[in-house]
Amino acid sequence: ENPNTKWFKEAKFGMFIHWGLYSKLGGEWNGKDYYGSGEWLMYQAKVSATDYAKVATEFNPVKFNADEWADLAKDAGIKYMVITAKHHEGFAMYDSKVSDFNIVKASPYGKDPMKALSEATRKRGIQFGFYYSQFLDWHEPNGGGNNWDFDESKKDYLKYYKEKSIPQLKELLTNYGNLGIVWFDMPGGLNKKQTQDLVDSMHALQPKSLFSSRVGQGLGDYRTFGDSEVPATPIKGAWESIYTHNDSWGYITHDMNFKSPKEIIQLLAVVASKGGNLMLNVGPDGEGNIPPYSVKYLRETGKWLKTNGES
Ligand code: JFZ
Repeated sequence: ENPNTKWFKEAKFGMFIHWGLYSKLGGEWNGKDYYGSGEWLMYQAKVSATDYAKVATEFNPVKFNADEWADLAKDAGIKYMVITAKHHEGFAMYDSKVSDFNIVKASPYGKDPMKALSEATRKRGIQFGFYYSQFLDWHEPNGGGNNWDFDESKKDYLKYYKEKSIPQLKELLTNYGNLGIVWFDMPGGLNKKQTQDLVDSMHALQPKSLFSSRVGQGLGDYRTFGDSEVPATPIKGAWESIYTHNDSWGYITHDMNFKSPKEIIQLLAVVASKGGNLMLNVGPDGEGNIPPYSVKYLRETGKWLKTNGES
């Protein structure tokens, strides 16, 4: 048993945050509404990388307040937070020297929200971690997934790993203090040996950090169950189930299907009874506001947990 999983196995409740350029688009492109997985809008609408990059020039989340987000997590009884440092769209939500397609260089906001959030959570005793899309990158000619701009057969995935993915991961594992979790997603383009090398080089930077199973090739430190999935029988070892608060990971203006506090508490109970954590996702909008129903229902969940025996 990996001793680094101790805190994780006791955590029970985590907060997932999907936040990127898609949050500003809110599920709409060229006057057409899309539903579900708003962070896949670029793919759904087959937006060219050039057009999509223009969204960054208007991305200005001036309402973002790291202390408010961390206070909400604390009040909700959350023990760890994982936020998208870069999703499949390829936009880095932090200060990256590796690629200019980032919130400091390419958007009027010009600041690094991840720095503030990593500090605000740690100050409150909440474990902090990054989601990073290591293979899919629709902005890059050699990244996985974008076959509407770039010919998949001409791609050099290893070049993309070498020039963007791995250097950016190194930035994230070097510049933001101790990370409880690195949440890799959707593996591809690497064989087992190459994945092992990636894992080893990252663990060298942060030996205690837990890597999600979606790093691929069975080399993660804990298991994440497919979206909205709870194992049927109790499971040993460290694992989590991920759910999103409404029907999308990334913000969608017209998605109001939020789970009530009662539903959240029931989910927490079911997952905990099988020995796992629930990591519940919220999708802040392009201004940096967490949707009001998420704020309200998470606070009510925390209140219930406090009066009903949760530490
Ligand atoms: C991935 C992403 O594509 C998605 O946008 C979101 O970030 C989600 C949390 O993760 O989607 C997946 C990945 C793996 C499974 C399902 C959805 N799976 O293994 O069932």
